[in-house]
Amino acid sequence: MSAPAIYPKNKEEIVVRYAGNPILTAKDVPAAANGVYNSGCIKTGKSSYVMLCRVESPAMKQFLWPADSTDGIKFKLRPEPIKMPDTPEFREYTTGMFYDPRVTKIDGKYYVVFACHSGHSCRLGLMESADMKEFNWVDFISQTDNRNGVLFPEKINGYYCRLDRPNTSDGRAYMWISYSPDLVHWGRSKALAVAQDEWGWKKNGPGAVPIKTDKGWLVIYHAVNVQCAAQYVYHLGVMMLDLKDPSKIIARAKAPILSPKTDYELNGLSYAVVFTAGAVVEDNGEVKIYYGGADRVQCLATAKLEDLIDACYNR
Ligand code: BMA
Repeated sequence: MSAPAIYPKNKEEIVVRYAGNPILTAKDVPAAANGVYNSGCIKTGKSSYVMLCRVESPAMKQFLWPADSTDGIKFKLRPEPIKMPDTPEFREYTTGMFYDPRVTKIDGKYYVVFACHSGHSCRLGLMESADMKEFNWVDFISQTDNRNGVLFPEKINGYYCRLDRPNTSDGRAYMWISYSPDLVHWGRSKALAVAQDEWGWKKNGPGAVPIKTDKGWLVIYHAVNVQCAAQYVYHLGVMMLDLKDPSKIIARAKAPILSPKTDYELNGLSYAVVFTAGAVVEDNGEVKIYYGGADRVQCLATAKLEDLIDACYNR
């Protein structure tokens, strides 16, 4: 019996896992660690990449720990994680839990948006850096119960622009978009991508920094469904946002571009998670997608930029 006409024909994977995955594990951390995953990454020069790793300590605190590379594949963690401020306000709103950093370069400066956890739940924090060596804390930039913030790499219509993922009262969470004149005060928020498809109805949120293309802003995002026994399964998807008005989705792939399949994506500190916080577009059109496997290890996959764009329309 032949498959119904509506069944998609494409069989090939457009996202290829790096054969040497995972590229970083707890053993690569110069201290005791439970895992290293969900790291942000940016290319800072012709052959220099800086990854901001999410490192979990044995006490389950989360640190942002820089790592360097000359090829975007082999990374070496620096001796120490980034030091955070030690002020009463900071201690009130964080309990040593900093994670899922996204690094965006805007007008020559690097900005890192990351989750800061405390008894008040999760807020987004912002750091800036001139060189990805020294990092300066800027401020909390969201109210509570919001995580996975990512900045666009340029102002749009005169405003900084951000995607993030606030929680909803029924335990779902979807991607929103907001604007800011100064990166600290945010408003004009709109729900961007709400419940969708079988593989993203529970949650979806931003992943890597949006990539500017001729067709629009290419967004590699995470989307979550729930399998048996309330098990969250995290996939990666792609969508295209309007260049001038990124609150408009102009195309979105109907199927994930990456779903948990290998042992390092299925078994970790969580189960069945692929989660990206960074991607690098190389001059030859290769996109390096950095992603965490099962909340334990750092992985890499590659895709052609043109295939990711095409997937938004045809997959
Ligand atoms: C999300 C984030 C990620 C994590 C994922 C799966 O909500 O908090 O840090 O990888 O859950 O546990």
